[in-house]
Amino acid sequence: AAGNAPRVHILGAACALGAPHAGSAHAPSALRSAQLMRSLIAAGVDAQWVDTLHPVADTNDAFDMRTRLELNGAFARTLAKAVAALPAGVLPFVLGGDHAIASGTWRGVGRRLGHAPGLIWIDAHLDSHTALTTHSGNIHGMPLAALLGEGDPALAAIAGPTLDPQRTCVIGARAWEAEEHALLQRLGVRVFAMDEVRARGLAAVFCDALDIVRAGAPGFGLSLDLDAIEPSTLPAVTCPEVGGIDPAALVAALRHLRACEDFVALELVEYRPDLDPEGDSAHWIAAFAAAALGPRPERCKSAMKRAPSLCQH
Ligand code: HAR
Ligand code: MN
Ligand code: MN
Ligand code: MN
Repeated sequence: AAGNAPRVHILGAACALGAPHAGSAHAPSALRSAQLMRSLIAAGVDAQWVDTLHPVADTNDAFDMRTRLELNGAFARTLAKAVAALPAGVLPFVLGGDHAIASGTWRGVGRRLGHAPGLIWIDAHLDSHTALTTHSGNIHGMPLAALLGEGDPALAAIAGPTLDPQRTCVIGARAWEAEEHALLQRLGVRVFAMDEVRARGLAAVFCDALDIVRAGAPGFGLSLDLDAIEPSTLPAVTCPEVGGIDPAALVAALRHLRACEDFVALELVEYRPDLDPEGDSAHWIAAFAAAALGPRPERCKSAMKRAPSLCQH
């Protein structure tokens, strides 16, 4: 691998206890045996699969809200601990699982940094309900609120820093309920909804997002919910929503991360291999990971040290 490529440590999070379907629990094993590893190696990424974590239960069907909160919280605590325990200097790549796992991932990343990471949350949804506002009862509709310190302590009080709303933003949202939108507005989280992405282009929005999450403190990450992508090209997700992000434009945007020395962690969630018999969605997932994690372009490095965001060059 190229000397300037980050060392990537992959953690599988084989948990779908936050979702209405168990399919995403099989994403880590499916992706490990599909194009993902090949594509990372071909891109010159120094990647190592460290472990795959499993929850204590297989599906959430039979559980009431209290039990769901406790089971998802227990998995998130285990994941946070595993992320925090990775060696210094490696870049954690957490592969879900449904998006509820994020309530653990980013606490663990914060423990590594010693403070809250900036966070770009790419998603068709806002994932900012609490147990008191949810319409569906699904925990994967709550992790961003929990990371911001809102909602039931089972999810919101996991060890590690709470996100700073001023250094958090959402890209690609197009399906939400009023209560979760109101929460993000009250906290001051910037939401680049899909209408704005369409009007301005993903590249412009992504550059604004980088400026938000990189301000004030070093270290930011990206949580990529695959349902953000247009489902006619990436259909294998639990909750598809029409009118999403063009996957080729996302690959181009993710390449910006390579020039960011303060990009510290990647998370990818909500893939359902049972809906992907031909591997078309897996192909795009491999492209996203390679784009985000490939070696840094040498010529951009010095420019990055001067500029707060590579989008200004
Ligand atoms: N807002 C809806 C709910 O709370 C949909 C949440 C869907 N979440 C995910 N992850 N698929 O983004 O149920
Ligand atoms: Mn999500
Ligand atoms: Mn989503
Ligand atoms: Mn640029």
